[in-house]
Amino acid sequence: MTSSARYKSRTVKSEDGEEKEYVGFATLPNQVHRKSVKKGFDFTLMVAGESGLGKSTLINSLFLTDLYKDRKLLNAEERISQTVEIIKHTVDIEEKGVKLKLTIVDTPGFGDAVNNTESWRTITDYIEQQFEQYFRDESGLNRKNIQDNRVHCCLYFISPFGHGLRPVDVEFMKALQDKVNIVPLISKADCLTPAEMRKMKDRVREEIEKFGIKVYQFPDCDSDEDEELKQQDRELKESTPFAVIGSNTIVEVKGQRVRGRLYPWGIVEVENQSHCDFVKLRNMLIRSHMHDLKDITCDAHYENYRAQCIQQMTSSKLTQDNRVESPIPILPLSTPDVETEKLIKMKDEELRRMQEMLQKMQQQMHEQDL
Ligand SMILES: Nc1nc2c(ncn2[C@@H]2O[C@H](COP(=O)(O)OP(=O)(O)OP(=O)(O)O)[C@@H](O)[C@H]2O)c(=O)[nH]1
Ligand SMILES: [Mg+2]
Repeated sequence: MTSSARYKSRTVKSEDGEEKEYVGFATLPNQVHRKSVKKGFDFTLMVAGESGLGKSTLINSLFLTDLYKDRKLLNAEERISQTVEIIKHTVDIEEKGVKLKLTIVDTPGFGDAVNNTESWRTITDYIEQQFEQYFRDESGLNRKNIQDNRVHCCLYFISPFGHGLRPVDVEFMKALQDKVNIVPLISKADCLTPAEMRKMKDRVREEIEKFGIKVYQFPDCDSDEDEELKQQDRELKESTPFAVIGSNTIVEVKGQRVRGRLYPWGIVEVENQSHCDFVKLRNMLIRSHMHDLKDITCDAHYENYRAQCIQQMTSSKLTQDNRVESPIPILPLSTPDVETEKLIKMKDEELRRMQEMLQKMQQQMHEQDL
């Protein structure tokens, strides 16, 4: 199922010097070459984890757009219902002339089944299908206009109610870790006090380490970066796993309309940094690390898949005489060796172009500094 919406950044007050609310991706041009700005950016984000942890609600909050508005349900609170199949949403966002095509893949949460293998198999299959499609396109004739649907990041939701990771979380993340960048989140942060949240975060960090789970590592800041950036970088790393709150309702706080959750004892604000790490997460995804997430998807996860494919194609060719079938569908290619060489050449060429681009960008930045 696919839904599509067009969204322009929401303005809190009018143009003349007054406040505006932005998602923040307008800073993206600083991350990559200007040519890409013209073309626009694309990014695919997936959510996964136990059922009822607020995955659909959070993605709804993340990009200030109501992904479920087409469903024509009466009450805003009731709009988000249980996700029972993988749902792909595409949202075109435009901010200060910068276009972002955002794809969000919402997945059904797993329940209390004795064997949860099937729940993550559909998710890992989905990720692999996107790799497979990209691999086919890359080897085909229309290489320049490939639609990149690879999943660049998976937000993995951890329950705030337990005592750290559940065995199923460990298994699930392990099944995903070599296919996608995992960003673990502690959901429903409003259910824990600050002290409980600190304990929970420490515990989850320890367990990720103990079980050898590979989650997305924020790259280190360059040593010559300014102190403010280094500080932001440190704060970002210290905040993981991000504690998040989602809401699909707007409430009024001191005359301002904000996304929040209204309780008899008060209001929890999604974008209030002392209430949760929602803003940090959004900034990380959109402002600072989108490009890195895409790079790692391409250079590590996809390369991994591609290497396996090529290896299997080669071995299936060798064993064809013995009529052994390859577990990966054989692509309509010529002889594997020739094709492998062709792909390697293409990658080398791509690398060369990227290095050139990088040099140009560095030169431009240097000129701007002068
Ligand atoms: N307290 C609290 N409740 C939340 C939060 N986010 C969502 N909820 C509520 O939790 C319930 C489930 O939210 P969903 O967004 O449907 O959860 P989900 O993870 O998508 O669930 P599945 O689709 O079954 O996997 C709803 O009643 C939400 O209103 C949060 O941050 N805090
Ligand atoms: Mg859902």
